[in-house]
Amino acid sequence: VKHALQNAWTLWFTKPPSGKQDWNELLKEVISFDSVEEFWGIYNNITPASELAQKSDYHLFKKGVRPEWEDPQNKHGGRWAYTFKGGKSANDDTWLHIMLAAIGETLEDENDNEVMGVVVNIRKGFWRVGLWTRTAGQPPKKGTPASSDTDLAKADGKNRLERIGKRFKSVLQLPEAEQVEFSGHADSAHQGSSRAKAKFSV
Ligand code: M7G
Repeated sequence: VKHALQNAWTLWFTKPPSGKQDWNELLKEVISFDSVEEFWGIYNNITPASELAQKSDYHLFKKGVRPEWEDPQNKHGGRWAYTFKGGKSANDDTWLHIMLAAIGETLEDENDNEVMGVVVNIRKGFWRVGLWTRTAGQPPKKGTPASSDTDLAKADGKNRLERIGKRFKSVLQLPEAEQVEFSGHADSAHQGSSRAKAKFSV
C-alpha cells in the first residue's frame, strides 16, 4: 500500500566544489517521489546530513521547481533561514523534521501556496536551514503606483509569510528568543550572497 503525498517532491544535492565550478554545475538532481513509503526508502538509503562534507547541501523541492533563485517559480520569492552555530546545534532529526513538515504540508495552510522547498547547508562550524517561499512580501510588480490596494496586498503577503515562518520556527524547536529571518531572493541574487539583509524576522 502506498500513501500518496499531496505533492510530488524532488531531492537535490549540492556537491562541495573541487576547484573552480559554477554553483549550477555542483547542483545535482537525485530522485523524485510522491508517497510516504518512497520517502522513507530514500531517507534510509542516502547519506545522513551529519556525514556530508562541508559545503554540501540537500534541497527538497516540489517537483518541477529547481532549487535556485533563477527558477521562474522562485524568482519573486524568498527564504526563511536559521543558522545553528555555537552552542545551538542541529542534527539529522532537525533536517528530518523539516522534510516531514514539508512533505506532510504542515508548514502552511492549504490556500497559502507558498512553500517551494526546504534546504540544509552544511558549512564549516554551522548548519543553515531554509524554507523557500513563492513570494517575498512585495506587491507583484515593480513600478506599480502606490495605492491602498497594493499596500493591502503587501501587508497580507507579509502576514502569510510570517505565519509560515512561525511554523518553521516551531519545527526547528527554537526557543522564543531565537529569530528566524526572511530575505528576498532578488536581494540575495543582487548581493551575490545568500546572506542578504533580512527583511523581517519571527
Ligand atoms: P549559499 O550556499 O546559500 O551560502 O550561497 P554560503 O555562503 O553559506 O555557502 C553561496 C553562494 O552560492 C552564493 O553566494 C552564490 O554565489 C551561490 N548560490 C547559492 N544559491 C542558492 C544560488 C542560486 O540559487 N543561484 C545562483 N546562481 N547561485 C547561487
